[in-house]
Amino acid sequence: MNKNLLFLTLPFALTLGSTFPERKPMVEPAPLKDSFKGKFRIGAAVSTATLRGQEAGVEPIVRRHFDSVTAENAMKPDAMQPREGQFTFDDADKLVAMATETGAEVVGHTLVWHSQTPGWFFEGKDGQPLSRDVALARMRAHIKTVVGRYKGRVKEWDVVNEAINDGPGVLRDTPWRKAIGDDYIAEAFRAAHEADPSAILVYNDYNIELDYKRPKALELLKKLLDQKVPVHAVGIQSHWRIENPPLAEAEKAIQEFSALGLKVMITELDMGVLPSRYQGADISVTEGMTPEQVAVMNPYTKALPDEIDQKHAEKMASAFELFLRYRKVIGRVTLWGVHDGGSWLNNFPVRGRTDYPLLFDRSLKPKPAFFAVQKAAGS
Ligand code: 9MR
Repeated sequence: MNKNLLFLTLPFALTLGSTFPERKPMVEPAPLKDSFKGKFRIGAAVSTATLRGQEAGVEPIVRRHFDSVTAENAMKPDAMQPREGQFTFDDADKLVAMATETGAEVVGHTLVWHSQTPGWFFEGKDGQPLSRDVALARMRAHIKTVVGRYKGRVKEWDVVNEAINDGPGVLRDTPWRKAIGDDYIAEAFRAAHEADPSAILVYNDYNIELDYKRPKALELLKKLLDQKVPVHAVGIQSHWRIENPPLAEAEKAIQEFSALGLKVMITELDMGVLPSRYQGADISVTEGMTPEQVAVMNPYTKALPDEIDQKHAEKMASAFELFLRYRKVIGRVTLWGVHDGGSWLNNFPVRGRTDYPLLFDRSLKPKPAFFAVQKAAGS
């Protein structure tokens, strides 16, 4: 063998062991976070299974491509304080340790929510309704302990999640609201600010970019700001599908929210390709499938046709082009998961489907959407 050729091929041969590679080794795409440097942070929600090392191959993707990380479930109240006064930090600590190694920012998700919050938070003494004082004390104690533990390390908190009602009225009638009153939201932000005055505090919700809910979000946020409540950003979750919503609605929301002086975070982006009658992220909504409906509602169980894959990539790219136009007011864009196989959308709003909403496929390879997004960022 020519000496120069040997020199060129030897490193590959050594990396792959003694046998000469038959196939070209896959070239890893450049880190996504590098493409967005100086624009906004690019994040991913990390599952508890990944944090526990039960999903081989996912953690390296998170480390390589994302400079913001959110715990998909590990920092919710049921994970952090399953019983009063008993805090469990192991999984959250792992996320923070990983982020410290890679230089990623950690987003704490979430402190006050009606879902994934154990019943004890809302139980009164001897079956009595919970008093405002006790409820407030429990909420404050939770926030103080959790935010306090990660002070300076978790830079951003989704303080209150999904407090706006989908039906009539502005506020959802959650157990927190019932026990404390409408000011539970303001109180939560105040407690978080007290526990870590430098943390960026976010109000996070789904569908607040849509016409039916955006005015309610504006009303709530304006009221909080008028009362000098320390809310710094609004999180538009962005659980979207390739057909819906039109990005013009999202653009309007970014403009109107930022006009209040708030930063905008895209907190839970995914782009489902499956049909659904329901658009939103209320986990209590589930649609059933009769056997006849399966063929229609779950059409891509084996593979996704190229044409749909392409459509998905185009819509993702358009979404990122929009975010990039508003980079001055957008702090981060977080994808709700790493790869299609781990997405919550496989079970929502219909259980047991095969959806394709993210940037990596089920075998952890970057999809056309990955490259389209990278291209949109200009590299
Ligand atoms: O992705 C999360 C999924 O694993 C959980 O089962 C679900 C339970 O409520 O929560 C999902 O994440 C939600 C997020 O915390 C808040 N916005 C909607 C997300 C999707 O349901």
